Amino acid sequence: MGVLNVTPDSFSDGGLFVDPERALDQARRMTEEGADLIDIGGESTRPGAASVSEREELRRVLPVIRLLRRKLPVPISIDTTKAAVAAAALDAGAEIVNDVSAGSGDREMIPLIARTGAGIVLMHRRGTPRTMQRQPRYRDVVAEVRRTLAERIEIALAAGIRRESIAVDPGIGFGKTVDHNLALLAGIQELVGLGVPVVVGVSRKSFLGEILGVAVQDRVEGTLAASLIAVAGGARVIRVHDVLPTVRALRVAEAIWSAGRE
Ligand code: HH2
Repeated sequence: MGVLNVTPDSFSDGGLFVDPERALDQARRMTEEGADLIDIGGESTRPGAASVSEREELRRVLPVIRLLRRKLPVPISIDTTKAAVAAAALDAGAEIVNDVSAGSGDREMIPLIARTGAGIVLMHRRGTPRTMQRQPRYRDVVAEVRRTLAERIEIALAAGIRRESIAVDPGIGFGKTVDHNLALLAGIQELVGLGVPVVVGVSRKSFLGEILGVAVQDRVEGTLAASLIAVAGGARVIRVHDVLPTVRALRVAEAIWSAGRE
């Protein structure tokens, strides 16, 4: 899953792809590099980010979705917590809704997904971008994230969403300390046990910066290490900004795993 943020303030690529033509170039580049899905977001979720109105979010994402739909055959997901934005994005040609609130941010979201038959990524988070990094505490982060995601899956199924349409995500960096993020990556197979595909997004995130002591533009190697560990644990979708190095690293890892199986 290649990340395409059409925001002025995303933590690592804010402002770069606001212009639809530049967004298209970046999406084309990511698909040529091997992305199977492009995730378009119009609202930053970085810690402390201000929320964006529905109107503004639509103004940012719709022209980009329409343009991509006309010019590129790649599936599109819309990264939003607002049902109205998701509905308009699905109308414009997106196929999956990537909801960092797991459907709890807007009561219309789950019914919308059930009605349209779209795919949904249910991501775990604690609090909102404004509050989520205020001393997050868990007794057992893996068990608690798993329990919450299991509940969200049940809510989605009860609303009529098909199991095949659901994926889950531990929400690395969303209301978690460095240790929580590491525990979740180490315990990813617990989430795989929920029986739906697991999505993981570690790309350029601050826990990598804290481990390595490097700025956001120098986190590609850390992103690769964490992404490979996630895939080794059973994650099926990796959300990244740097598609080419990720695809190359995964191809080598997969060659080794398949040699091992033979
Ligand atoms: N992380 C971000 C945004 N959306 N969606 C899923 N499913 N999983 C993630 O880990 C995830 C996500 C945050 O990263 P980014 O989009 O690069 O930054 P920003 O929120 O500042 O736009």
